[in-house]
Amino acid sequence: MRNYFFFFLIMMTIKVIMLRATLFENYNIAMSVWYEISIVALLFAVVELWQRRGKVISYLVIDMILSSVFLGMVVYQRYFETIPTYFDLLQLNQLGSVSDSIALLIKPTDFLYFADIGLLIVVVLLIKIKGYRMTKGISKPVAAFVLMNALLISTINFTFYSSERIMDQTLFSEQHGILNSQMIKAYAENKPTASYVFATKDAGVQTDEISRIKGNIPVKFTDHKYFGAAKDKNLIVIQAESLQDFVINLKIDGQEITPNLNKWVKESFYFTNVFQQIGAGNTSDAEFIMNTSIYPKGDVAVSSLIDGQEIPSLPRILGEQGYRTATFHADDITYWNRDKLYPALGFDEYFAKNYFGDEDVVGIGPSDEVFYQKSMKQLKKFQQQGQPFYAQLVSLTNHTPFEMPEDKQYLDLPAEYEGTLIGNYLQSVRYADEALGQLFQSLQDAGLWDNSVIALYGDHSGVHGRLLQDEDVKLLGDMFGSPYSLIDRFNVPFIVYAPGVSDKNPQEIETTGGQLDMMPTIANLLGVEPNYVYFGQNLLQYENNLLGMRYYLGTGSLFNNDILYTPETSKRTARLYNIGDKDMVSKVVNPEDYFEQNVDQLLQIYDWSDAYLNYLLEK
Ligand code: GP9
Ligand code: MN
Repeated sequence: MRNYFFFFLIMMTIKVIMLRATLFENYNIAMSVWYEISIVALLFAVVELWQRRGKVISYLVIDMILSSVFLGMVVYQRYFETIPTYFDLLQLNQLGSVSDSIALLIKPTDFLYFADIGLLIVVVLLIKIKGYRMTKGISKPVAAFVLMNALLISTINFTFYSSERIMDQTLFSEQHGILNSQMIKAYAENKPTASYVFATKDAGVQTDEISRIKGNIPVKFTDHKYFGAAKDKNLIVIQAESLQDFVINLKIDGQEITPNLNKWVKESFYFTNVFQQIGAGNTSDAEFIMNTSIYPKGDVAVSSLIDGQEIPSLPRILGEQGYRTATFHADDITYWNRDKLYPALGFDEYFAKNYFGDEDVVGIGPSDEVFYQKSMKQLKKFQQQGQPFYAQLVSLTNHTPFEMPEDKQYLDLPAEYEGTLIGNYLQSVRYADEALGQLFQSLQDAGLWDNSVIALYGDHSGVHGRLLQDEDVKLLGDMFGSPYSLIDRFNVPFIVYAPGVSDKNPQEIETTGGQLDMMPTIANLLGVEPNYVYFGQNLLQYENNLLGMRYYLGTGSLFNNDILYTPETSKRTARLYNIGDKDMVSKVVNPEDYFEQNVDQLLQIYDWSDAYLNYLLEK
């Protein structure tokens, strides 16, 4: 320790052990040294051999950068329940709007990652006051020996695993090194493997093939049961922030949580088994998926990769049919890179924070009531101009941590809900529903109700993560009569109202679906066939489905007609859930064996979707 090389190396070793213990809830000193310290030692040895002066500064800089990355990883994992990639960490500045929720997750012990600064100050004071001496460094031969070994180990680690597919970033990091897996990730992203043949082939042929893989016999899009049933109607799509399906028709002490939606589903097509499929891009990924029916990347927000490209989409195909297209969201337009995303998706115009202002702010932005009122002003203008329109409204108030001001709390909840996440969530959803009720009324008053298809879906779950305490889990368990499961968590409502169609024959449809399926379902009703390959399917036509979710579940997790299957991850063995009763299935001994074929089929679909998206992004 009388030498800075060892001082920093030992500090970094302690931190790496701490990090692995936190991220993986176990630690292994040998793995920490083999996988992580080999890379740190490599960097330090380079400093030792090639730098003459100011080595301490270089050690300190490397130490601080890595410590900040470690802290970032720990906090990120608490919020998103997965280890971030280097790319996610670079985007942490994007977290502006949700930083309140994130700040709640930082613990005082996290600052231990910077405790060595204190120790360093003590050393410096000892040098200044007591004349304590540090040696200049390690000898050149020792440094060269460290360098050779560290380089050898890091190279072995990288080359052995660089061709493996990263199915679960956390599990992969645990097994093959946190820093190593970041390098493998970067390598996999950048190596030119994707074949674009798929993307450039005839779109219809490809879409049929995807349909077949899912177990369907493809039917011509124009021959689907409801094709064009709502032709030339306006389209209003509401993306409801953090709205889960379980609140629909739920009552607490006789009070409905979503009275307006409950009324509305009775005149709509209500898809009860639809699941979120977003990745790291959360809200913005949901916007991307619904408008394109292309899989998001998973560990990277698709919007962050967009800069000037033209993505085939619902706004584009409707635009070609003479629709005017616009999207509305009350947050800052630069959040999630939406100023680039919206033009890439082909929206004619967008309305964001500078349009909605900061009246009646709740949480991140103006309340949903203000949002819908101001959006309505534009919809009425569109209506007056006589051109059919597609408007997407992305709500905001029902966002974590779901704390509603007193005057917006409409529920009288039992005492045990007081101050809990689930209590706050129910109040907040009840408010979101109230605002939706007002929007529905305004649409009726304006005469838009009868000539617009209106669809609504949740972008992702709200009841999850570290804010979810044992008491919440208990309340949810009591509410459902069974434990809160992954099915309960990822199930979002998807409701489609088509005047003259769904109101004549309202249905609750149990077919398994995902956010990918929304675009083809809606486009089919409107009688507009997408002219590009897409990865979802019309839920009013096809009954068999095979859908994936990456990032929030390990790659290889899938939904089919009956189950949600999640392969082994760093924390859990493979799991199975029954979509029908939403509960975990415990009887199957080796679920991997049952779903191997489905996993392979899904990986094939991912490969095609990723190749297509890469092709679009590079154009
Ligand atoms: C931010 C808002 C919320 O603009 O849409 O985003 P989220 O945190 O849910 O991704
Ligand atoms: Mn969201």
